[in-house]
Amino acid sequence: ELKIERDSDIESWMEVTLVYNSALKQISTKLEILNDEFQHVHRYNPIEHIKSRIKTSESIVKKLRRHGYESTIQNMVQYVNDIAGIRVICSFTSDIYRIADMIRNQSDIRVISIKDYIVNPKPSGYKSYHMLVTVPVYLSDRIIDAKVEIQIRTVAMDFWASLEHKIHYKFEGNAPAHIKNELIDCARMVAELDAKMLSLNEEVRNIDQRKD
Ligand code: 0O2
Repeated sequence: ELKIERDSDIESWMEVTLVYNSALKQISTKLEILNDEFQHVHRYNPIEHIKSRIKTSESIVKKLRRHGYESTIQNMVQYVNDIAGIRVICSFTSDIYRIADMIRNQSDIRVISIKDYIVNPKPSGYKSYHMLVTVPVYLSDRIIDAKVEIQIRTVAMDFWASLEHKIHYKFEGNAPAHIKNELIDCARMVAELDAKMLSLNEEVRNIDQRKD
């Protein structure tokens, strides 16, 4: 349970949610604009789709406990980096870095940290590109820099991660060894599929260019 003891705590929790929701709206709009511009210039959409979510209070409390912190609103905001999360799904691995660069180039977005689980996959086989950023949220009387975790991955990586996440929760992290191994093998197949799809796409694009 979150420690909500006073009316002022309820007020703060509502404010926190409001700020993170606004931050998600801002980042989503920025990404949509970048995607539209890219389509206009290159006749191609780097983004397949975008999903965003606010982490549930249960999941925030679990994370705080895991890291040994008390469940206060102050600790949530300070230590939980993915209260506001946005997932950007694209077709090809090359799109991932293209999108990350476009985000980095936005002057009001500050990049706090990067975790490239594509270059350095997790032991589970997990691959994705994570950016922790802050975006300014303009309220009536002040500006708040809100943290947003952006996860960028291909459709294939997303397919893998959804099933792995489900299995991870079902077995509370202790899935039987053969299932873990099968998942690692699937991750290898996903990487192979992504590489093949990328090279196929490049080949087709080169043919198109020669025709023009
Ligand atoms: P949910 O339900 O997605 O919100 P942490 O390791 O979580 O204490 P940190 O720095 O937040 O610390 O970790 P990280 O690795 O930057 O990002 C965590 C998020 O990445 C996870 O959120 C998942 O969404 C995703 N992720 C990381 N590793 C894996 C993995 O092995 N498999 C899958 N399917 N997803 C992964 P949460 O909070 O776990 O959950």
